[in-house]
Amino acid sequence: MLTSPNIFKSAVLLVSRFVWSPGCVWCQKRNVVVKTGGLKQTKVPPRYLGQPSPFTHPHLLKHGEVTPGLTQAEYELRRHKLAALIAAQTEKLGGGSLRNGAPPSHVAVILSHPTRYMTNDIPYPFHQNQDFLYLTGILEPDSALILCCPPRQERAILFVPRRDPSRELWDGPRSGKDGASALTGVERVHSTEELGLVLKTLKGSMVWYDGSPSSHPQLHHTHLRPLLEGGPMVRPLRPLIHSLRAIKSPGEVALMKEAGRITAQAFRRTMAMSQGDVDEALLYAKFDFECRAHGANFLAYPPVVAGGNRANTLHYINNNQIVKDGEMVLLDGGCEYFGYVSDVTRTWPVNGKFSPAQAELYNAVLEVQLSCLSLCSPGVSLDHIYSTMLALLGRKLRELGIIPSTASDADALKVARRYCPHHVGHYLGMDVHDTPELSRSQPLQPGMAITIEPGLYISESDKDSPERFRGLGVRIEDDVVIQEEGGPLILSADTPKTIPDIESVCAQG
Ligand SMILES: [Mn+2]
Repeated sequence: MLTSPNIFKSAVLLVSRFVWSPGCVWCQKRNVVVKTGGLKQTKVPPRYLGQPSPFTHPHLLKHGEVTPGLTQAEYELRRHKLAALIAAQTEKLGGGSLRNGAPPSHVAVILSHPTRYMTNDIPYPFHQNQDFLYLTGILEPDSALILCCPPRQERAILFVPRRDPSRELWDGPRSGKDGASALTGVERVHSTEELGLVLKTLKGSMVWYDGSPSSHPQLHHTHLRPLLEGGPMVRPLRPLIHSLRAIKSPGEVALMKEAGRITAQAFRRTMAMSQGDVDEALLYAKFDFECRAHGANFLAYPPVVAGGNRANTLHYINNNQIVKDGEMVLLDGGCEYFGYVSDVTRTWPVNGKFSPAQAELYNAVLEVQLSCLSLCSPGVSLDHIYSTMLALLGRKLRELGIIPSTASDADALKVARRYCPHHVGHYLGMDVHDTPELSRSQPLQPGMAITIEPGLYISESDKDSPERFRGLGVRIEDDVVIQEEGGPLILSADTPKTIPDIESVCAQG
């Protein structure tokens, strides 16, 4: 198997009631039993954890990875960078020395999400607070991280739910302190109920914490409030974490590439099975199935599967109408692949053949989308690409005869805003609308991931546009990583986009 003494040096496990059965051949072979103070202890990898691990899911995680594709070293580097940002920020703000003149120590506190309930005792599938996940890799609810920062020695303290056989009978295994330590490499791990006690010992520190809203109201109430009532200076942490999350590492880009690849395949197969008339629910189910069947954990958000005029409702997620022969469907969908998401949109005729009016509108949006993609390079901002998109759409609206050819550029821009009421894109990563703390006016940097998604939406009730376009809505969206050289990396590039490509994939059904 894949055990190294290094990795398990902190995984000291009491031989206990339920984790290791004496009958396990593997354990009998590998357990190294040492006696300390009359207690039998073993250094062994945990057999069960509250999340996939290299010990339990070798088909998903390599040795040394905390979550698939991301190593202990990468998570440690993230915490180190956060501590460095806190130190830099403190310096910028003038240090903030304590009354006795001593430089204060700094602690960052990040809480996980709680389990959320659909009704009564039926939980929603658990989704972790991405800021907490980014710094720990821990996928269990009711957990926390304290990061002690310089001038005190930088050090991470993890808190995870304690093992509880009566709860684990219902919810499945928990990692416990030893499991979390073996998985993450963090040496100091406590049970979550000790969070308040440990925080008490850190009184007098400057606290970096996002309390409103708190990602875990109950932990906030029980453990943070007593500390915060003492009146320490509290500074927001989220902007710092988001500035780190904005730049993707090669490991993160690889995960996003896989999310993009799975999504592209799902689009191809969904296009291939579409026909007129078809239920939006069927296309939704097909897309969902293809994503999960090819390795995605789940869809990243409720997809928009909007036939005909419903494409003009930007967040249409009812997905329960019949798309008629001759109509187009707009599918805005993406999946999550081990913490990283895709967000792709295509619009195609369900019968596999664009009508002349559909093709005209589609190609107008496509040309604008390609121009916007070509702008995706370091130094350019999303807001700049947005204003370019509006100018280009304005020009297209004139060409299509939706606005008079004599209209001024300023008027065309105003009308473009009406026919495309959303921005050209957003940051992408662990979240669909990733790192919202980051302004879209800031210059893009290598490693940033964004979407490019221009659209034109012409409602059937729009009396200002030529009749042949009414009831058509087109959006084309790709996922892009900004690169230093060689132009943007398009993560969703395998998704059919030109009219000949789409028609040929549809014909495969
Ligand atoms: Mn999007």
